[in-house]
Amino acid sequence: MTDTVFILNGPNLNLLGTREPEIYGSDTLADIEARCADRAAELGLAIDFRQSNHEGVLVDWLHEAHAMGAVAVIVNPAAYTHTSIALLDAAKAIDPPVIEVHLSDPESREAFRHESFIGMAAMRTIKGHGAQGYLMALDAVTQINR
Ligand code: CA2
Repeated sequence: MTDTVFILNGPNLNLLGTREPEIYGSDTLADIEARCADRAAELGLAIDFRQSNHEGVLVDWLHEAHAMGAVAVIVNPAAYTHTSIALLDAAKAIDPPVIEVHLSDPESREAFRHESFIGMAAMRTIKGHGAQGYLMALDAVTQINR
């Protein structure tokens, strides 16, 4: 069966492409999903691409990725990056490696964006490459020994 990568997106990313293009680019989340689907097909991977504005739903999806035997989770937790110990604990509790992605580089922005909790459990963090960062994360999945 084709290896599946969960790609999870946090709060407000459903509105991507509507404002602040100088920070986040002009792609919508649907555009990013389509680009991920194309790259995954090239790499022989399947993707399960989701977005939620709710912390607990994202925790549940990390658990689901584990239960479903996903080969990896790519996650942009958006603002929960900087607040959520629940997402950190979930990332530590599951087998699939977690790759953290950010469109912008939070460390070059306001001080409150400098800390990433989930980053403490991520095997890799890709930031500041816009939508391309999601494709870089998919490429990184193929480097994982499994
Ligand atoms: O750079 C990233 O990918 C972030 O995860 C995006 C989050 C921000 O809180 C993180 O510090 C860095 C914000 C997502 C907001 O999404 C948008 C909604 C509407 C228009 C533009 C972006």
